[in-house]
Amino acid sequence: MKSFLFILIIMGLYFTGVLEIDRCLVHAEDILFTDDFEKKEIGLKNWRSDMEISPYWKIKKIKGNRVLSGKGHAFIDTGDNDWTDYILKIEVKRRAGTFQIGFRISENGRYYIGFDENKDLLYLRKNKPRGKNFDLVEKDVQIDQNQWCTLKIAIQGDNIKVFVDEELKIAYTDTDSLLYGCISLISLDGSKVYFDNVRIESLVN
Ligand SMILES: [Ca+2]
Repeated sequence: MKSFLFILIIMGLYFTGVLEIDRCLVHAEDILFTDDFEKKEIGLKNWRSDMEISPYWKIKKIKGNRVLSGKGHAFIDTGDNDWTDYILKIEVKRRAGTFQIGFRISENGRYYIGFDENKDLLYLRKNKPRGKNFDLVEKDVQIDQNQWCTLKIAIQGDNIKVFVDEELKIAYTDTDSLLYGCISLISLDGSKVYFDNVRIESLVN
């Protein structure tokens, strides 16, 4: 009876998608991009923005560790349209205000997650067509100020999963999905946010 229950629980987790990410991780192959901001000579050359970078984005050395610091309403991108199914892992620390992280950004639109620090909500939104924003999911999540947290976004086909400190917080299937594109780090108005250890791995089906 006990083993029957165990099998039922495992099957339940599998079909609700909780275990699906493990299948993704097993299949993770190429590393598309990494940046720990430690290479002084590279600086922010792997990043770009439609706006001026230097007033808003700086590499700061804190206790011997270099991090990317975003200040005010600003965004910075990396990657391209070859990026389809991938896992984005990043460490984030809110010094003030809050942040968003965009993914599968292309001429067609973008997805982005963000943290609402007033309501303690993690949200997933879609901008498609460009300029029109749609709420897809909201989830109660605590992301403390002045503490590092690890965010992981896994996108495979039309499925999106978001983990905070390795805990699955959002699982969403988009029937009208954006299929490819780069990533973006965003600091919002009046905010100061640190980012570190960006790692992007491609996924295969
Ligand atoms: Ca670093």
